[in-house]
Amino acid sequence: MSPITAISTQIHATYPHQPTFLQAVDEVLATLAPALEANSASNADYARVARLLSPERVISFKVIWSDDAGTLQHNIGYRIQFNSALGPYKGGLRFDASVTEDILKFLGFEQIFKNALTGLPLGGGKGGSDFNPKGKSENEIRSFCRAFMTELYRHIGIDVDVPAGDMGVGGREIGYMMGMYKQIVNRSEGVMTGKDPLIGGSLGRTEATGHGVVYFAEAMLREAGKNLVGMTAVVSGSGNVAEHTVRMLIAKGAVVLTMSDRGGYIHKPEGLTESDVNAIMSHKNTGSDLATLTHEGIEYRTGAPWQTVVAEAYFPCATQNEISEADAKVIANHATLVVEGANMPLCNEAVSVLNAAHIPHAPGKASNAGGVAVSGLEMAQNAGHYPWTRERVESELMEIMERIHTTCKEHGTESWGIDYFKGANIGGAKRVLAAMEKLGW
Ligand code: NDP
Ligand code: 2IT
Repeated sequence: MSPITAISTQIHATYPHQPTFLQAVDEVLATLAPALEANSASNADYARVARLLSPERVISFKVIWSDDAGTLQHNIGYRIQFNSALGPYKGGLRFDASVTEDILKFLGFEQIFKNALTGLPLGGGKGGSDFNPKGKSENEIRSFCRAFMTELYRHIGIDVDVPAGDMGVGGREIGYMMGMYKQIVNRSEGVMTGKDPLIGGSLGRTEATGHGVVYFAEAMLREAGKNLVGMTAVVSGSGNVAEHTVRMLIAKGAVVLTMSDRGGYIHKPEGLTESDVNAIMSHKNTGSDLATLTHEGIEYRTGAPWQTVVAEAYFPCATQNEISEADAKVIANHATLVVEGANMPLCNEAVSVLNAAHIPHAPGKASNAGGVAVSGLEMAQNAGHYPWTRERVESELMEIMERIHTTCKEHGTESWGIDYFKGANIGGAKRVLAAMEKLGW
């Protein structure tokens, strides 16, 4: 049995109840194995890879909060402090009914590689709760956020662990959690990122993930002498990442055909305009579903999924495992490019299909790293007590996305083109494993 097969067998035997985490681990080990063999890795190197799969700390706690009827409710809160070799644990908080330890371990594991790729001094972590924000009042959201922080505050700190947003957690929730943190510790410090600029946030953080996705897509297309002008694009999701991916795609001249939510998707064959996106987002910001949007030229579909819409570029920006093997086989017939805005929206079989078809496809840990990168810049601004201009933030973001592309190319170049999954895994792992070695881990 090869050392990587032994590591894989062991982790599968230990966590059979965490299939999403195992999926993320399998994807990484599949690309690391040949690289380790080619470099005649030692037993100590393999042991370090095995150690990388183990979170440094898994914290879970009970969150008790009061609903609008005055009834006490409770949820589970988590923080997975996965790896701190490169810096403080860094990663978002997800509030969604689907949150489990399995989901947060997969997200925390991916975050280690993503944060390493940014080149910034950031470790990897993730957290959240199975609290479902859908249909909750403003008061209930605030009550939950404050209760969540009364438990989380003791585990975080500017040089310990710096959470941010993710699904179900945006600027409003970050603000409420920061407010509680400040009240508890009596210190004005940037312990979370994604804050409103008025309370210490970085300009450009809200847009950063989506903008970074598009900058990365441009770098990928440049390899083939192409660009986004006139290119048809399918985008999934209608949250933070999807919105700013779509806005930047439109600004770059792409023809964006779709956006989606949990119920279905909207379709506009001539391409969404900026004013369409304004209407879509104001509708969503009232808590409404896309199904009830009435806007000229936009059709809502529930029958065939968005994955069947024909386009040249695909930007899955909603959630994990959105693109199955069967979807990928159809997409492979016409796609030029697949760029993950969400974390792990392609299942591992879909990745293999696109690899075999030699279609450039980027993993979220590379292409959606712009969000956490600007979070890192927000930490720098907070530490320096000095806010940067939007232009400075955006230009550093562009530089970081270019650097990540270069790293992927350096480690992922194959005879047929760039294997971005391989390049991102090896580029990210190299940095983290070297840091662990220096720390005596
Ligand atoms: P939001 O909560 O703002 O939006 C999530 C979107 O995904 C919504 O449109 C939501 O639908 C849709 N969605 C969620 N679950 C499902 C599901 N099971 N089936 C279909 N659609 C679903 O989250 P973000 O935009 O912040 O995050 C989206 C993805 O990007 C996640 O994978 C996240 O981890 C990742 N990401 C986020 C970053 C950030 O900075 N926010 C940074 C890097 C990655 P509905 O509108 O119906 O709720
Ligand atoms: O998945 C992610 O990279 C995020 N949700 C952003 C994390 C961060 O710390 O900004």
